[in-house]
Order: sequence, then C-alpha cells, then structure tokens
Amino acid sequence: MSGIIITCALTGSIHTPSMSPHLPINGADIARQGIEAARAGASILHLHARDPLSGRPSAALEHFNGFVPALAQETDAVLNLSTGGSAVMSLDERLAAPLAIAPEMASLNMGTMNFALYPMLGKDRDWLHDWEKPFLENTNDLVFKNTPRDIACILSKLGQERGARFEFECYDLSHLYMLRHFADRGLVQPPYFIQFVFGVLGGMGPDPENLSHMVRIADKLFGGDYLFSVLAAGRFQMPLITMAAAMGGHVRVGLEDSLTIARGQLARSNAEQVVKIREIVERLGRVVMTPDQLRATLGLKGAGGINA
Ligand code: KMH
Ligand code: ZN
Repeated sequence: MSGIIITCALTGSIHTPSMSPHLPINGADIARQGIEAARAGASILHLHARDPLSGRPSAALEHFNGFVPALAQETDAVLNLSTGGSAVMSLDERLAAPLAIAPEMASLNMGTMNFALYPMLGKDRDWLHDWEKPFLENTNDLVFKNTPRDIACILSKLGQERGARFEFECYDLSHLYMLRHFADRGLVQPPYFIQFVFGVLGGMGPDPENLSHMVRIADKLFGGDYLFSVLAAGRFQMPLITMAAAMGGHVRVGLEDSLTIARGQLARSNAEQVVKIREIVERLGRVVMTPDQLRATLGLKGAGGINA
C-alpha cells in the first residue's frame, strides 16, 4: 500500500465555542494548532475561519489572514481552504477568501443537502454566546446549497483560473455520480481526491457497509483514477477512519469533525487526534505521506503559488 494522507480540519463551522475550550477560535490559536498538527504528521490542513470575538463561523478574508500567513511560513503542509464555509453563507461569501488566497487545495461539496446540527442541542450546556443556540436550532430548516452551477463556478474560478485542486466532499452515493458527471464534462482532472463524509444528519450514516459500498461504486466510476479519504462526525471518527486506513484509503481528523479523543473525553488539541491516528495507521503498516509526496501524488501547483 502506498503512503497515507492525514488531513487535519482545525476548526470548521459545525461546533460552537461552548462545546469545547480547545476548539481554536482566533487566528493565533488556529495557527498554533495547525503548526502542531502539521508537525505531528498532517500533510493537509483543512481550513475555516471564525470571528475571533464571537467565535462565529466566518468567511472573511481578514479572519483567514489571521492564520494563513503563519501556517504558510511555519509549515510545509498543503493548505486546503474550505469553499463550504458554513451552510448559512452565500456562495459569494464562501468564495471570498479562497479566491484571494488561491490555495493549493480547496474543498468542494458535491451536492445540495440538509445539514442538520440541531441534535447537538440535546446536551445541557452553559452557552458562552447568544448566537450559538439559535444557530443550531435553525438548522432544522437549512439547505446547504451546492448546485451543479455552484460546483461549476468553483471549478472554474478556483480550479481553472487559480490552479487549485480539490477535496471532493461526498456525503452520499449520489455525490459520486455528480463527480463523474463533471469528469465527463472535462471540468475535473484525475487523480480525484474524494473525501467520503459520514455522520452529518442529511448525509449518509456512519455504517461500515456504507464505506464498503462507496468504495465499490467509486471503483466502478473512477477505476484507478481516484484516492479516497474518510471523515466521520463525532464518536464515529476514529473507528471509521481506521477502517479506511485498513482498506488502503486516507484519513481526516480534526476538531471540525469531532471534539473528542476517546468516548466522553475532549481532545485537548487537533494534534492529539493526529498523533492518535498516526499511531494506529503505523501499526497497520501504513507510512505517513509527507506534504511533498502528496504534492507529487495529486499534482498540486506548490506552496509558492499561493497568496499568503
Ligand atoms: N464539515 C464537514 C462535514 C467543507 O468545508 O467544505 C465537511 C466539510 C465541508 O469540511
Ligand atoms: Zn470543512
């Protein structure tokens, strides 16, 4: 089996500040945790921004500029900017920072879907900020819009015009067929780096059978032209990504996807999750891919090509 890619998604837009004191919110904390995660073996850092005062998900360039330059200077990790942002943002808002920064990689969500976070309200909490509870409640009527026109726009502006390659976020079998459609139109080029996303309410559940089936259908649609990685939300994170590693796939960790390091125990940092999965995959006989091996594997433009 070839090397394994560890992606670390540092903060995301799903969890809110009251859920963990370790979730990085301001630019300095996102930068520090990203540097630690890269040193621990993450070759891709998947990036979202937050407003440093409220902790609210943000797509503002000024907030990305709070950590992107430090990550570019202090690590050789591949910086992967989210184009999903948060489901409450417009596409223009979501694209502002990636268009300005022109990263080596960007996420690309392959379908419109529900993105229901309100089950996280089930736990009693002391809320630090007024926005958190309504933000979660309103996800019972929230559409995460990623139409074919949106996808084509991102491919053209970030891919063709700025040389980015993509982490194709597939939350369902249907999203693989959407990727195949764009391949048939000649708008995406192999090798495709496909992130199978499990456990978001609105996408597929974290059942091992779903992972086997996603691989089966991806093999059929893309043959040898793709790599798959897995992320799973919440407590399914480590079990499902371990299964992916055993199957020859790649893995994503990070506090965007899960706040814990073990059942009921908060992770103290992103790096703690990187260290844990690294130990697991090395015990499985996999070797962690360096950022430069990853650049060669995916045909990335190189860190020199980004505006940071
Ligand atoms: N938050 C994850 C479920 C994106 O940033 O574009 C998927 C994700 C989407 O990372
Ligand atoms: Zn993300």
